[in-house]
Amino acid sequence: DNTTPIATPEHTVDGFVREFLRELNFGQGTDLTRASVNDKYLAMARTVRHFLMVRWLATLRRQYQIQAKSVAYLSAEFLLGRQLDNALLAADLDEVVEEGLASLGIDLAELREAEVEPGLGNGGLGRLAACFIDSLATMNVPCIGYGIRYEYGIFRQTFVDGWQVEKPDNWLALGSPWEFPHPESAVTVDFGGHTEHYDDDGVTRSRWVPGWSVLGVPYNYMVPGFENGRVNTLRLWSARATRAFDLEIFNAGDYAQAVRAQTFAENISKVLYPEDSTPQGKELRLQQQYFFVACSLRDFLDQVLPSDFDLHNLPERIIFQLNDTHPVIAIPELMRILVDERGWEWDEAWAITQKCFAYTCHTLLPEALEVWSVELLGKLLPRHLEIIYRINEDFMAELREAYPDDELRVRRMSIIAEYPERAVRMAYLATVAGSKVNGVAALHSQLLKDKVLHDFSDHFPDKFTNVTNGVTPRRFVRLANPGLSELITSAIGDGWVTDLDRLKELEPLADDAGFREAFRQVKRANKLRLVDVLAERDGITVDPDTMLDVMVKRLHEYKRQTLKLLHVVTLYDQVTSGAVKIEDVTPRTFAFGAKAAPGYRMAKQTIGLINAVGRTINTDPALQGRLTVAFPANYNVTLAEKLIPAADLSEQISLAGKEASGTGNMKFALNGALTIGTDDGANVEIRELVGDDNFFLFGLLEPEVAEIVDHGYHPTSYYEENRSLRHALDLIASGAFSGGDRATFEPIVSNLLSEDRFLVLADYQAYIDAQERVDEAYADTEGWTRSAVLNVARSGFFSSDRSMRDYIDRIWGTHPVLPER
Ligand code: DL6
Repeated sequence: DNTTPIATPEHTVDGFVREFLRELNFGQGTDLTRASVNDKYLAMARTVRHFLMVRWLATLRRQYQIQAKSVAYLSAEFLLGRQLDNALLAADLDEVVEEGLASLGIDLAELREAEVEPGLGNGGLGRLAACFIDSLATMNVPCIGYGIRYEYGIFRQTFVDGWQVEKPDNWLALGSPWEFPHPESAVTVDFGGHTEHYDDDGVTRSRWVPGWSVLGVPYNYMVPGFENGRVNTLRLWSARATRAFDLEIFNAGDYAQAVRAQTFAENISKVLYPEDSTPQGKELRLQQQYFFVACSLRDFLDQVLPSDFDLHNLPERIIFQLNDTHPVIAIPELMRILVDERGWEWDEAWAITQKCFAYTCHTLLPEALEVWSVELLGKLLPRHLEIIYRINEDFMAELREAYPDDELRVRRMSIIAEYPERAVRMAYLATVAGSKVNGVAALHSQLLKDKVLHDFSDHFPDKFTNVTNGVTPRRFVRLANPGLSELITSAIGDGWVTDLDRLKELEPLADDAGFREAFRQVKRANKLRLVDVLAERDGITVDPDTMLDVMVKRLHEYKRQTLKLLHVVTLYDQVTSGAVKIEDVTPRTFAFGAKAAPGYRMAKQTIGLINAVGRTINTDPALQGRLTVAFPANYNVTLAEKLIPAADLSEQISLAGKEASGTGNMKFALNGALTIGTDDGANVEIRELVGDDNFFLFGLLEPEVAEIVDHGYHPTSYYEENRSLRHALDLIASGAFSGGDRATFEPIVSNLLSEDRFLVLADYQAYIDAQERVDEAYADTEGWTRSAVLNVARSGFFSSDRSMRDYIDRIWGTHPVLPER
């Protein structure tokens, strides 16, 4: 077949070694005697790519031939994690590579550590995107992921005196062997300027006269399916200056200005905004959003589709899934292309556009719903603003007809907000234009319908649906937890890796003492592995014989790391005051991992407080090492893969009605941790599935929260009425953790006592009581293990493969395409 001029290297140790040495010599320009660890890592990574290349090219060729309907997953974030192990697994190469390297005296484990993970996301939303593209590749569904190749990903967190200090994440510095740049396929993206309206044979038409442009250079990444011969593509865009741009200035003789122009253009993909949950209305952010969707639409329409494709058939060929509101500007962009560039009638373009987009909402926090001021949008994308106005005009007319006597409602639903400034509500635009709108867990989707987007769900009842999030079992069980994977496979075979429901077959083994013992051994081995990682990485000492109680997630008030901290402080207070004997305390290690948005003051204070409490507790001889706080800096995917499999207890304690879903919660349950959690997000479904007896539920329910808030919440009354809460807060306020300085953590205490927006004090006692139930349950080793096994056995639902099936059935209508035989 001359369209595939290459052959996959021989899938043997010798085959690998030959190819690896060739890469080391010809690719890295070095040899074994002189190669650095980085040389070897890069050569190995490129060698592994060779083993996937034939599959990738075959996937692309087949897709071009049959033009099956595809998913274009538009996401400003893809939090991929390290690539090497995933590629080895997909290509079934791990043993070959390990053996091959060993034959050359190279330790695979050492090369693994040379990989810097691409942190191109903030947290759950970006990681979800990475899980989804993994599942689609594994399920043979045609998909292309589109996003931004940030030169700097999420900052590297360091602690200085316990306070977070951000350092740039220069992930590309030592080479990036997993990407394929294609500068020759760069596309032009315009910004600014003005619009013109002109007469075209009696029809008034519009055009955009842009003020400036940049180039988008695509970088392709392989997204290999698990041992199925398919490799999908992730295409991330990097911004460059256009030649015209700098030539013009260069010819004018201003060299310095030409270089500045380059910097200006490249700034667009320079850095990931480190905010999650509270978008900043920054111009550069809007530039990023438009940049990547404009590149992606151009790419899809002009490069991916055949040149003679009739765009009237677009909905049969593509669905653009909008991962939150970040890519929503793609909607007016497609309208602009169809109406202005292709000369379609408005209604014709609108009918097609509506069928090509679907929108996933990932939040319940009103402040997280993106809006763009009309002023900024008009300056940067004047034609898009006109198009949005027109969409809104038509929508308002439709509403006025539907609700002739309810002008208030019509205004409430306007895509354009009037207060506090004129601004475009991106979630409303996505809801009006999208064919479907989904939330990410059952409760979240219900609350979207009942509250956040209630007017819309009432008006478009068929648009709203739920798809509960999921996580990829390849990365988060098979790779992260090899011990558990082997145990599962020895019990039920290996089919579970692509059919996670099969974990159900483990249920009877929860009652098998031998299996439980083996399960505990796996957990212990995972703890020992973590002990080594934390010692090496952070100089933190952890006792593997303590309960590992873990809270890892972004630092945000609604997630309530302070509630966890109040529990820790309460235990400390009880022991140091003599109220409880240290021998009666369950030995626990409280592990935290959390980054705070650099501008989020209260979150950064909380980080300081966790570290301060940790310092005090970890050095207090009265606690005899029975209580330990471990807060490794720079929590990321790589650390998650070590922490989660070792955990006993998973902390999922957001205020009910605030966490859209959570996905960490799923990873913990699948790895045999028990959850202590509120009735929030996907916790609800986890508890339903694993059973009440195997989940520590506590706290206010969402309707109770709503009622308390409606009637006026008074945190001080909880403080006054609850002695141990008072003691804990007083202890923090007294400066006990800040060298006697009362001012250091005063903002946290006073915020809890005056506002406490997320009802930490209201849930405190319920949480402490639930933690006592945890201690009791943990004391019964066999009972605890039984619950842990049942958590694994009953969590198969949380595979992202299942999420993908739900998207396909409820939203996309795409079909798998099996590889050519
Ligand atoms: O859906 C993925 C993930 C959820 O699991 C989290 O519950 C949710 O907080 C997160 N959402 C965001 C919000 N960003 N915005 N807007 O990151 O999505």
